[in-house]
Amino acid sequence: MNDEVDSHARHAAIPSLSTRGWHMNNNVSVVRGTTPKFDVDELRRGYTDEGFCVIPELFPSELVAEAAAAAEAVAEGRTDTGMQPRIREREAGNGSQRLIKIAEPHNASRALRALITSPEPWRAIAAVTGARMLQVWAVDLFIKRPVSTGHANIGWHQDGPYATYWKGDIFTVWIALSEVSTDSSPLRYVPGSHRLGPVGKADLFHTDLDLAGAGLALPTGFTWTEVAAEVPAGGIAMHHRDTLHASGPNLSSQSRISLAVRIRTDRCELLSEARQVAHLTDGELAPVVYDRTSETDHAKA
Ligand SMILES: O=C(O)CCC(=O)C(=O)O
Repeated sequence: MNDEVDSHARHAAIPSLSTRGWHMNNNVSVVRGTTPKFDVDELRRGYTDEGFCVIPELFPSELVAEAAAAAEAVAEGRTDTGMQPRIREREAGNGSQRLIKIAEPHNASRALRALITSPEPWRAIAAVTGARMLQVWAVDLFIKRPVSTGHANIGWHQDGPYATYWKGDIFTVWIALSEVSTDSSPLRYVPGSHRLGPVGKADLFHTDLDLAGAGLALPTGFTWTEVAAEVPAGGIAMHHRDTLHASGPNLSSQSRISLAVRIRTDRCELLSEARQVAHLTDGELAPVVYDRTSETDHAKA
């Protein structure tokens, strides 16, 4: 079957989170400060029951615009810190790169560091997860150029099997630096898949989403459904370490730019050293972005 037609067909069939009734509610559990008002209980329920949730308006727009420009600069090899990212991975094949994946892009950019340490969003995220402490332990930049085929797809996978050195509560906050609609390669989630536990270390660069999905060790009786998470620039989609997710082609005319910020909470433990966490004690590269103890102390002062 033609790649392009196939991906269009699958794409159209997937419900999008924003059209499935996610709504703002100003009456319940309002988070303080400049964080937009939203229903924390509803988000927590989504995150706990389905393994993911979306907050459409979270990071400050001026920092997001600067971060989007900085992401392109880092992709071109520029740095304003004197440091370089940890690793640049590329899609299979020798053609022009339609998927750019860069680990630790914030090593090379003050604007990316400023974005991920913006405090208010993390208060909201802590409220959703119930965590007392949040620390950034890794960041991945994804840029997807417009492409009508599946060559820049990200295959079905869970994040947990890539980070077995962590035991316990880690999760991903995926920040949209550009508008992410159903056309521009939204993350696709399989609701409830986080309850399955690890189902194997799938290949991120496996671009055939049908085959990749079929290759996973899913228990009989598990019902596979997919939801596409539309996220405006500055909003987030966040997912549990075992939530199955993937993304299809960017059918829009703009590059789709996002940062996947990997977070650990007070409810997890480092089991072994790994190069991904070599910088864990560096407060600039692995900042603690939320700490309830210091927040309480600050409030008392
Ligand atoms: O941005 C994407 O398409 C993939 C992101 C992802 O797989 C992740 O954040 O774990």
